[in-house]
Amino acid sequence: MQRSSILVVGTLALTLLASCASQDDPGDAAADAPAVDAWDGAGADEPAMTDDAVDAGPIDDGAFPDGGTDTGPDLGPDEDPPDPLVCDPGVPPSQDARDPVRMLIVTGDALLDAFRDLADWKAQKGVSTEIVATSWIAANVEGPDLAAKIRRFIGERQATGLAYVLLGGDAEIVPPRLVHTRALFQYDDTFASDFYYSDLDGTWDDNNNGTFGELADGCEMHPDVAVGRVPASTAADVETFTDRLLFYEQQDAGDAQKALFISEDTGFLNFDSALQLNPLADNVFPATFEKQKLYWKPQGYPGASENTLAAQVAALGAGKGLVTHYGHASEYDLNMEMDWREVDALTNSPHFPVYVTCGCQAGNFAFDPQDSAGERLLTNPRGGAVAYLGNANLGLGPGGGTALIEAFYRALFGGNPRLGDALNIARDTFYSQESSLHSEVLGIRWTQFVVTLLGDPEMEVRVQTPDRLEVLHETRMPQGEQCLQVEVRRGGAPLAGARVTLYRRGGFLFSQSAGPDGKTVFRFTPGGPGSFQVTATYPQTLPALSSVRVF
Ligand SMILES: [Ca+2]
Ligand SMILES: [Ca+2]
Ligand SMILES: [Ca+2]
Ligand SMILES: [Ca+2]
Repeated sequence: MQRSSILVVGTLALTLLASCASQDDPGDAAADAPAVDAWDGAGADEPAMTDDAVDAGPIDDGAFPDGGTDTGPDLGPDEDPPDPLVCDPGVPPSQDARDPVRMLIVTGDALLDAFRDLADWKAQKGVSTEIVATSWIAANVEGPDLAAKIRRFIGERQATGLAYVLLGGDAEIVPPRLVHTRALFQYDDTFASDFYYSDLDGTWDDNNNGTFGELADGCEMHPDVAVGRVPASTAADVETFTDRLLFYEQQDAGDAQKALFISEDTGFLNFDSALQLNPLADNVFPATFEKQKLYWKPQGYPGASENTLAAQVAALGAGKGLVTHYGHASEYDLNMEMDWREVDALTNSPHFPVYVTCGCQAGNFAFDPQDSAGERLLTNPRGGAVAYLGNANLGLGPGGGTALIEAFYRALFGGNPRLGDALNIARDTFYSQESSLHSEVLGIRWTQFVVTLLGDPEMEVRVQTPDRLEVLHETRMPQGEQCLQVEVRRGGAPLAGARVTLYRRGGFLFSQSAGPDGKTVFRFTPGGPGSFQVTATYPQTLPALSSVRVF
């Protein structure tokens, strides 16, 4: 029998759309019964792995995200299967990492299928991800209303290791929790707060009057899981977002160290918000960043130029990794130069930044008349942003919002590049006051409620120009228990500490860390004919995407 396994260096260049468009039949990324049941409507007691193409060669076979990943030759009529890959004694069996779930996607029945590509990618890189439908939660979880049931379900998962929650849909698909709060002796309002799904302590309505978030409601106000929302109303919205997220996480648009700063008239004594923004740009952003400043009054700021719509559009089109806006906004206006129609007209793909603002209301995903300007950044298929960190109601600016933004960037540049992690560290840092009248008066409580992340909380923000990882491994194996060694390299040298994941839809998820020699060995049973994915990741690098064929 010929020895036909082939060693490859698994790097490839995906195109933006091809990276997702061909993932048309992913299996369940989820390991737990509710997601699977929600998924296919099967009975609640059905084991998670029995409903999918576990060993379905013809279905799994060749269904990889890109034709280039399928590096093994097809088994023709004259081709022998490869020999088993020998195990050294003492290599322990690899542990399936689908349980416990690290990331949860909550969505409506109509969008379940649309989120499978995103969930599949997360699993492929080692983040076990469960998708659950609101209908399943409504029928199976106790609670006074759907939002409370969703929150309770998140809490149950959080107790076993859940870290990231993606609310997969606009307000009509995943309900917002309305909170009532006050700030600065003048604001008193009720608005949507996704922080309800992040701070999981108590009920947020201790006095049981149906109004959430009051001082009397005992809100603990510190985050317990990282939460973001994809404000999608249609499967096309989900596909738009997934395309840009996968592109952002798998490719390099060259924007990692390019930042844009936008200032405006504060409306207060003719002050330019650059008074606050410029120190952020100069002192908090690393010196290695290329910083473009569009200021209301650029005079006196070296390198700054006038903030106009044309200048913003050109800057986004040229590519920016991070955009920071200190100024005014509304549901209809992303900022005072760019309204919602102009957001819809952006064509800056594939340069998708993270857009961060203290502006008011443009993140109000629950706004009834139409989608807000911030939402449109994520749903415009030709341009916009990969994430929006802003406000679902009034943003308090110097009254609290900019303090949270500064804390967010300090966390981001301080070694916490995942969006939701940086936000939660900022929330903890910022909310150092106890939950009290004091915090309400100062606007801290309001800011904690009102700040909203539109985007994927598990997404790693790129703050360094990335190298592409490479993997070396056998690309063919027969069935039965064997050992597969994977070596990870960066710039030709072995890379210790890289995460290597073997993922087969509906089959297995093994995720191990490369040792000092850049190598790790998996002992496992690959299942029936078909193929599985080999993915290596490391902070601030581009993943290696490869595969193995099973005969
Ligand atoms: Ca909490
Ligand atoms: Ca209450
Ligand atoms: Ca919508
Ligand atoms: Ca909306």
